[in-house]
Amino acid sequence: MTTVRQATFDLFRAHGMTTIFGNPGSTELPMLAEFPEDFTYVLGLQELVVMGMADGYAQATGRPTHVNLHTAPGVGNAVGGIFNAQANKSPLLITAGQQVRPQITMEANLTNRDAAVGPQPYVKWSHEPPRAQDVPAALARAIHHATLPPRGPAFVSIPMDDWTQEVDADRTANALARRVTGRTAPDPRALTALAARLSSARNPVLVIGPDVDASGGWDAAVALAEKQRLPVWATPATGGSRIGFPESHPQFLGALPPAIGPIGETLKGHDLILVVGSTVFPYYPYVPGPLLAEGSELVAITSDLGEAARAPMGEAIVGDVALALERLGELVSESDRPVPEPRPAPAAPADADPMSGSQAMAALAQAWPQDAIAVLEAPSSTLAFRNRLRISRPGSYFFCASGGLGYGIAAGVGVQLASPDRPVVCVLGEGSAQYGITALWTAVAYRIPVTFLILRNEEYMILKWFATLEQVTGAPGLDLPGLDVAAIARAYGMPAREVSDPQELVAALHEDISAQDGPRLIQARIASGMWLD
Ligand SMILES: Cc1ncc(C[n+]2csc(CCOP(=O)(O)OP(=O)(O)O)c2C)c(N)n1
Repeated sequence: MTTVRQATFDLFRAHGMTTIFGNPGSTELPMLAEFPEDFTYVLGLQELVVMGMADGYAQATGRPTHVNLHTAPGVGNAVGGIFNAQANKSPLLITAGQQVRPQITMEANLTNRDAAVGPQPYVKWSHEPPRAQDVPAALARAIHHATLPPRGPAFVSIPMDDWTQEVDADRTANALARRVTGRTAPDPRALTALAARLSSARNPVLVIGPDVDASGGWDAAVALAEKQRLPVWATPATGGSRIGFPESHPQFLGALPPAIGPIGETLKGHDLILVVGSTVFPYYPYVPGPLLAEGSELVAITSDLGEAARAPMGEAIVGDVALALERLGELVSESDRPVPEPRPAPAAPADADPMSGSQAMAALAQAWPQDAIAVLEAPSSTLAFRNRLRISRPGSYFFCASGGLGYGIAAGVGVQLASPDRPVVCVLGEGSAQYGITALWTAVAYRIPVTFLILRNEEYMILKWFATLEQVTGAPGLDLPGLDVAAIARAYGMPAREVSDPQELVAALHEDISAQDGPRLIQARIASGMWLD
């Protein structure tokens, strides 16, 4: 006889999902019994962190990834991470344990009441199978939902007495054998018309979003920009979970500002704005203004029907972003427009004591290995990072598109697990670091050699900046005195040091990034300020 548990692990094998991220409870133990040797269980100490690790791992591998949570309280703790995963378009299969079926109706302790409702509205599909025999097929369906565009989390609640039940052989064999591909080319006629518009536009511009990286469209984007001599912007940094165009390319002008008025203003003068692989646009905060300047038209290409439908202006073409870029590149003519002026390299930052965020990012740029991957969660230094690092290789940058904190440390761990041959550097504000701090333990326990760089300014700087923008004075809770992340890291068993000047920081980064025996943490004291370049 084949049990639900055996069939489930066979299903996971068939989809290459042999690394499971979880935090177990009594309701999950029946799933974990006789844990197969070809699987790895990565323990996170709190569910937000489990979500972040799986999110980073799923994005860096490009494969669906299983997250196992503890019934209602575990799902509750994970909701912020589920919100993050849908914004990041991370293909996650989330499962949670549930009371035994005979005790659900009476709502015995630990019953996940209305289990499928809990993670709504942030999952693509949410389900508790009506019979134990349906569990493998429900998990298969959730994997397909998670991986079809737009990728994102799907949820299945599984009563703890289901695992030892016998499956329905025919249904299960069919569910395990199914493969679903969702990569669809856009309407060829729409692309032909767009190519003609692009070729004849007077002053077109290209805006690159995170799905260009996720879909493997990096080279096609460069080829199109070069053939058409397009100036290129990245979607606003606050909503750009990945970088999809080499930021050191002479045609790359930077990340767009994040609000309505400033975006309209920045793109003014362009008669055709082509946005690829991005929400139009991840606006925040609210700075009113025209959505588009007079004389500008906008066309977005996205694999996400929701993004296409909800954009407040312009046209949209739905289809795989990489396929669209490749085809457009073939269809457009070679342009003889003037090549856009390259933006200047950032000037050396002014000396400050303690160092500024810009100095810290310049030090990081100096120590940066070509093949390194960045995970960024350092709000007041985000723009300085983008300006000074100029990431120029695919799959090299991960940022939480939702704005929800608690992603950085955990995602750094997941990305490094997925990419053992590349160094991962995780840059965090000391405030942001606290939301996912327990992931430091996982990095130590599993000897995952991430380098954590903590920028310590003793405050929630970005919120002070927002307070000025929102004309709020006298708000409490914006200072963080005495928060020593290096001491916390040591308590988790991680070697950690403090640096106070840029030369020391460069030396520490060189040493820690090349260390392969486990994670390291560097805490850099930085001055108060918003570091824009
Ligand atoms: C889950 C969650 N809670 C609260 C916030 C609000 N928030 C945004 S930025 C921020 C402060 C970040 O502080 P820190 O990491 O020290 O960075 P700094 O602004 O000083 O660069 C907070 C609390 C959030 N984005 N997400």
